[in-house]
Amino acid sequence: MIPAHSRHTPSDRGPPITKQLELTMAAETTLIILKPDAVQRGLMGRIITRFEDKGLQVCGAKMMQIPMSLAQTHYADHKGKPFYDGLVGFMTSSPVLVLALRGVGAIAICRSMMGATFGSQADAGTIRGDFGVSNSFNLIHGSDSPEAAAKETGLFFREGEILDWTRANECWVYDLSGDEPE
Ligand code: IDP
Ligand code: MG
Repeated sequence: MIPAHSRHTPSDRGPPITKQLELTMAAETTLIILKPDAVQRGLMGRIITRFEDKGLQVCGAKMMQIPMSLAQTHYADHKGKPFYDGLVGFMTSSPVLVLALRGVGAIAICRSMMGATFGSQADAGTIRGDFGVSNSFNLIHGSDSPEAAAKETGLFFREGEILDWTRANECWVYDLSGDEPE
C-alpha cells in the first residue's frame, strides 16, 4: 500500500499514482505499422486520429524504412506462402510509421478497427474498409495476440522508446473508480 502522502507523482500534480499503476497493469501495448501505401497516400494522420478518437494512447512512434532482415523476421510465419516475397518487398519498399498503442483490450480493439485482411472484403467503417480496395496493399499491420504484441514491439522498438506516460484526461477515458479500469 502506497502511503497517502506519496500517492501523487513527485514531478507534477497528476492523478493518484495507484490509479496510474492499475491502468498500466491492465492495459495492453500493441504494435501497429502504417504500411508504405498508407504513408505514400498521406493517410497517416487520419488513421492515427481514429485510434486517438477511440481512446487508445500513443506510447511509441517511429518512422523508418524497414530493413529486409527485419521484414523477414516480422513475417516469418508467412515464409513459403505465395504472397511472402511480394509482402516483404512491399514492406521494405518505402517508409512506414510504426506505433505502439496502449489501452485495455488494445490488441482486439485495434484488430477490429483495422478490418479484414483484404481491402476488397473489409467492412465499411474499418480502416481497411474505408481507405483501400487492394488485397496486398492493405494499409496497416496490427499484432494479433498478446504473444505477437510482445514479440513485435520488441522487434521494432528499443528499450526506452515506448514511453510510460499519463494522459491528462485518463480518468475520463476509463472509469477508474473501481478496482479495475472500466
Ligand atoms: P493480417 O495483416 O490481417 O494479420 P495476415 O494473414 O497475417 O493478415 O497476412 C499478413 C499480410 O500479408 C497481410 O496484411 C497482407 O498484406 C499480406 N497478405 C496476406 N494474404 C495475402 C494474399 O492472399 N495476397 C496478397 N497479400 C496477402
Ligand atoms: Mg497477421
